[in-house]
Amino acid sequence: MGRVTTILSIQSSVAYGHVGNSAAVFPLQRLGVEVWPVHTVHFSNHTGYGAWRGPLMAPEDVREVVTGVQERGALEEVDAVLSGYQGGEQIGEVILDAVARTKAASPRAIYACDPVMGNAKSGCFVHPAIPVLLRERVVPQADLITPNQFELGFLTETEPDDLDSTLASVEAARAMGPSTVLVTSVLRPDRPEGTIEMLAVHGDGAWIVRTPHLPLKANGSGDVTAALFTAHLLETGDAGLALGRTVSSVFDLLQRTLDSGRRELQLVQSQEEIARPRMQFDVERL
Ligand code: PXL
Repeated sequence: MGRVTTILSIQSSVAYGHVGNSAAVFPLQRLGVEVWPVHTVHFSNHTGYGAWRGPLMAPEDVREVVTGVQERGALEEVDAVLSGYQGGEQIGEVILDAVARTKAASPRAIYACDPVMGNAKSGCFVHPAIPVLLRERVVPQADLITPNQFELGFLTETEPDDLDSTLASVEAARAMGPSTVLVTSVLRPDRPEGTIEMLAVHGDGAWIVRTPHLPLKANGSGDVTAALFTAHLLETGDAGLALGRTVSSVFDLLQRTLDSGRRELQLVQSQEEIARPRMQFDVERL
């Protein structure tokens, strides 16, 4: 067998339910990706419940875990560092240090950053220092970012709205560093009612795909989206194909979660749709 795509994933872990690494690791493994989770928190459940227990990892402890992986000589095998929600400012610095060490050991490695800040409905839900840290320090080091339309606006100090202004904001984001941008939750004013879109820009190409907008707000769906797009892009090098596969799997996951009447992502139950995306939506090249 050839080398297996390998991802160092620095994210939250929860015992109950699926966000952060607890949302990303299983889908990546089901795709045949080797994934090494480094946990930044170990909570009982996601914070959307309003109550949770368990520790935030001390930044030095997160750094230690990365150092241990490095001491095994393993960073050389990494194709991507993936990060999501950053609990505190110091975790951001630890992630940047892990990215620098990984790139030194594995020059092909990319840094895939999901710049989690909030969304159009809830506004910003992270510590106020985080968006500024992401904009000024973290995103400039990233190769791939996966903001929603709201986060894209904050990062670029623009107000993406229709397709043209969203594409202009993506170019502003690419001018900051990342060569690839996946914009989730694109809600342009002229969309057909009850739909939502996702947009990917990579190299000199841009692709968009539209799906029904399901009446569901599932914590962790952005984490699954970022993980799947990163893996499919690494595997194929084709952002249009990666977008089609990601949207196919995430839509089926959300539909199954909605149908279940449960609050947590039905990730295990959706593993077939993750391993073999149905490709039920047409991806349009812009
Ligand atoms: O999905 C991002 C996320 C990450 N980590 C923790 C969370 C959430 C979302 O709820 O609670 C701890």
